[in-house]
Amino acid sequence: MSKRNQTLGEFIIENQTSFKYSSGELSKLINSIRLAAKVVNHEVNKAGLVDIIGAAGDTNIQGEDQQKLDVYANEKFIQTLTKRNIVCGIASEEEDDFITINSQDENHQNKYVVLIDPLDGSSNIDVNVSVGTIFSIYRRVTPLGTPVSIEDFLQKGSAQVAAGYVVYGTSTMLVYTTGDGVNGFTLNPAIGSYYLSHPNMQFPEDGNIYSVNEGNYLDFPVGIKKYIKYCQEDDGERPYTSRYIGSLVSDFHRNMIKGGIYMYPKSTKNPKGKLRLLYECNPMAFIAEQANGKASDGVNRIMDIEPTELHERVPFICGSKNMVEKAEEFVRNNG
Ligand code: AHM
Ligand code: MG
Repeated sequence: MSKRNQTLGEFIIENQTSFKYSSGELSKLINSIRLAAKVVNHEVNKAGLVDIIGAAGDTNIQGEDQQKLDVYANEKFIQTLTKRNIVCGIASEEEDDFITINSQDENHQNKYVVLIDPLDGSSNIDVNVSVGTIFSIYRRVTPLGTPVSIEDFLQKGSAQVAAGYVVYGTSTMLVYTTGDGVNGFTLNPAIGSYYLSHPNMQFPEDGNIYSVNEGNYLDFPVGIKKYIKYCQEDDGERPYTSRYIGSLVSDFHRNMIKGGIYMYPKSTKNPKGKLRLLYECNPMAFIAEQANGKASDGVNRIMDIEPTELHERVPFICGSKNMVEKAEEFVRNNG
């Protein structure tokens, strides 16, 4: 049984056998994500010093080029995941195409692919607002020992074996699921260890927070406009409160704890929505469902969507079950 204050390392070992494909490799994979997240966290926390130590594009005192943090995070996660013999391929929001690992080694048995958004919401860094990392893990579908191919990445969200996020906020937290509930771990920066702080996280079935970029209101479909008006109506339970950080991981994290709905609908400007199915929506949908929440594109369950390309975008509505179902009702009735 998981205990509060258990370290993430202890938790991974203790829960390894409850994972249906248990072979220890997935545990090693989560471990490497935990490690890379610590390194990225360190760098994100220094972001405010950028004017003092040099901005992206400058050369630092050691003669190294300063990098943009999203580029840095991308490199750190890829390096860390590549070094261990677990992953056969990586797709990243920061890369045009997927990366094949160990393609020269015919004996490699690496069976997992990782899809990652290394630093989501990075436009918030300059203003000291929380950002996040999102990851999604699948078993490859092509034969072991061969180079990965696009089918290994274009799997439905329902095939995910694990997914999680790191939120670099007032404290840094790693939240993940392997399909057996959702657990959250808070980093103690003094010691460098993550501790189980939020065991068995659950979305409240109802909530009173709605999160959407209302600057796009005029471009939204009628169903979404009407749902937003519904959120604002006074009926005793409503109006709901509007909270929008513009950083998916942080908005999702708050809504999971307090109860709420996050929406990035399609609009005339973004006819397919903005968020990426593989790097953002599927992993958040897996976490939401494991936490008793719901995720939809307005009509279909996100994790049932058959992906057709790596960087595909979808409308995204996610959060407390009853709130998402209400929004879907408005979309169904009004388009
Ligand atoms: P990014 O992957 O380019 O960082 O974009 C994703 C982010 C989400 O974190 C956030 O919810 C959304 O974009 C905000 O978009 P907008 O500024 O259009 O409201
Ligand atoms: Mg992103």
